[in-house]
Amino acid sequence: MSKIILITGASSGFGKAIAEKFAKGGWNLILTARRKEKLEQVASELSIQYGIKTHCLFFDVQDKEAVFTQLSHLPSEWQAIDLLVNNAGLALGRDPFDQANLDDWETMINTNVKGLLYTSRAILPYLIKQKGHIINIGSTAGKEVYKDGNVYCATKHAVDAITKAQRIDLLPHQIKVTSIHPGASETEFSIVRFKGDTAKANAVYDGYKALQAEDIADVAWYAANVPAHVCINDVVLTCVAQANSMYLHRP
Ligand code: NDP
Ligand code: 8X3
Repeated sequence: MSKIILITGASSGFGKAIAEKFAKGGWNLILTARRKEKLEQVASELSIQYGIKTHCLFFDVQDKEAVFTQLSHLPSEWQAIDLLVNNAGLALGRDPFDQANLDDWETMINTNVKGLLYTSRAILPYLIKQKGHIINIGSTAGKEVYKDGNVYCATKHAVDAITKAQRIDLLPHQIKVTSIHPGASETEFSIVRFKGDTAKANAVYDGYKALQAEDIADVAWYAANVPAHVCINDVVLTCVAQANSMYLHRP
């Protein structure tokens, strides 16, 4: 029987690449995001190309009621979830602490932290039955704080802490919990961060080859396919031009 993966934020970037990697591997997909048209396009392309089943859900992970309503009552054929990937997230702005926009702070906290918490709790009854696996997408920003990264870095440090807490508290249920912490990766991330300013967004990736979404999908695939007794706890990956959040070499 095919396995089932649920990916939040599957309409672009890492989520979309992870969807493709697992579809190629024969998994059925539950895909979530806010942008209906984009998500439906991802789902229909993958189901045609790889002959797998897809189930799309459209909601904002910040909306607690929507998360629990949509995820707590899945159709019976979609309840045996083997893997949850908490990927939906964003950065908004890159400004000093005394100048950053308070609404941006709240959106990042509500999405990256609360959204991940709500989604995990809503899916947990299914994961417990299935002895499933959670992969949380953190960041190098969750390992070191960088200048003007303040609240984005704080949310990703929270993802790191929540991952560790989940691994401890879910031990009696034998649920694997993994975090993947990528460095700079070329997706829609910087366009969102700089609110549509493509020149600023493109400058982030100028002069070096950043990670690609497929690199993160490869790591997720590896972590999901190790033997049953093995849990990959924590993976940090960067492109070769980057050592950590602070050190980037542009030749
Ligand atoms: P993208 O902007 O390409 O993708 C973000 C995804 O998250 C989209 O599918 C978006 O879908 C979804 N999303 C955002 N906010 C919400 C929300 N409130 N409710 C539901 N879905 C939401 O960026 P990435 O693929 O790069 O980012 C994915 C994750 O990886 C994020 O958590 C990010 O912080 C993290 N990350 C990114 C890095 C990078 O350099 N790119 C490096 C390290 C970590 P939609 O808009 O349709 O709702
Ligand atoms: C995204 C990577 O360095 O822009 O999490 O924070 S970085």
